[in-house]
Amino acid sequence: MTREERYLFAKEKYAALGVDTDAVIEKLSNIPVALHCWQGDDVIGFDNDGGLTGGIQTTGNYPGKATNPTELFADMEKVLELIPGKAKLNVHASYAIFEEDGFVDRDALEPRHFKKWVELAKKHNMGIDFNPTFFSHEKAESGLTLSSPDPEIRRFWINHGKACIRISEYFAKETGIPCVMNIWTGDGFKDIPADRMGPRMRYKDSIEQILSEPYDYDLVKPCVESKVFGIGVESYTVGSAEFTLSFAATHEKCMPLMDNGHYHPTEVVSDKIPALLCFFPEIALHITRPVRWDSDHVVLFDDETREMAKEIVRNDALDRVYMALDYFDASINRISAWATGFRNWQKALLNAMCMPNDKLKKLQDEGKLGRLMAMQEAMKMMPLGDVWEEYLARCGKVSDLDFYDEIEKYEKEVLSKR
Ligand SMILES: [Mn+2]
Repeated sequence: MTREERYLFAKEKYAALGVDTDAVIEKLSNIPVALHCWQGDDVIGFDNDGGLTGGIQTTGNYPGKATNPTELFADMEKVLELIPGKAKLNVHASYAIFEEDGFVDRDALEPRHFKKWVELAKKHNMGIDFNPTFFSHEKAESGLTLSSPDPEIRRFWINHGKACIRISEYFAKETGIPCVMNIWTGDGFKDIPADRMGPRMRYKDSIEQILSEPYDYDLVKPCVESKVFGIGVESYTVGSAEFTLSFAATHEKCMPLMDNGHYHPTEVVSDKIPALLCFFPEIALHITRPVRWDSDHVVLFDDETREMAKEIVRNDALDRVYMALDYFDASINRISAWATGFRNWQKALLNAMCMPNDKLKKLQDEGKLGRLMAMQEAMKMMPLGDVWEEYLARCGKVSDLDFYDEIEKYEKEVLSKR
């Protein structure tokens, strides 16, 4: 059987359940998913020589990582060749590119420092999401930034946040696509604090000051990301789940962002997505794979990844949820880490879109729970792989079985020479 024949067979099987796979393929190829620039260089960035701080950590030392803008752009373009669907760039402020007029600190960043990112985005018809970088900096050494008791430190980071709003608006205007701007800090304490509320009141005030920078919510979509703990920040995190969710709920023009590595290991973001969609017009997601902690392993086509995609699709929320990948693995070829995770999130969306969701909901509402279980199990054995192969072919992308050969070739020709 040829690929085309296998697809026609699969298409019929799905059509019998009321699923139009041609329409699914067409729709999926236009859903933006943000591709994070920081997988390519282990979250180092271009603006500092120090190591990674903020309670996050990359593990592994696979050869060939990007160490400058030219290499990082080349690697990202290789990834773009390998992934189906519609990518959007996701850039951290620490990836500012300083040219002949030299370095400026993060509180003085301007759109011009990101001109090359805009050129890359335009070349590939992509939007850009943005992130102020509140870590890996001498003014973050105490472990507190926007919640610091030192007004000078807070002022520096507030100015950084405001600069990032202006840069986000520049991205949106240049690309014609709204820019999601995510505020996350690793602020917190290794050991038991004497004051848990004070830092949170300061954090609240600082984010309010950042958001006092004028912006058009049709262009700039600020969000706040929570976290449960970080490395060296085990006892207390200022921007906890309750803090950030309450902040977003009580502030206009600000979304909550959930990172599925930022909760206790038995909590699942798939269940939180529909809870938030009951209250927020729009939410944002960081998609990762936490293994026992916020380990940021490469996203796989696993149960929870599938479940998260299902909650977005069956609640008809593809245009209400801003999806971004956020992980970093330095132990394997970084191009492969990037592209494998992106392809797996595409698979999860495809899987969710190929489900007879209305029929399944009806079974639930009618109390036919045994039949519901049988149907959900039956869906697991449907020929999704043949639809996936067709999707890849229509996007002009390499099949799963040949995928790593492309990466090996790039490693041999490019990465191994660095
Ligand atoms: Mn995140």
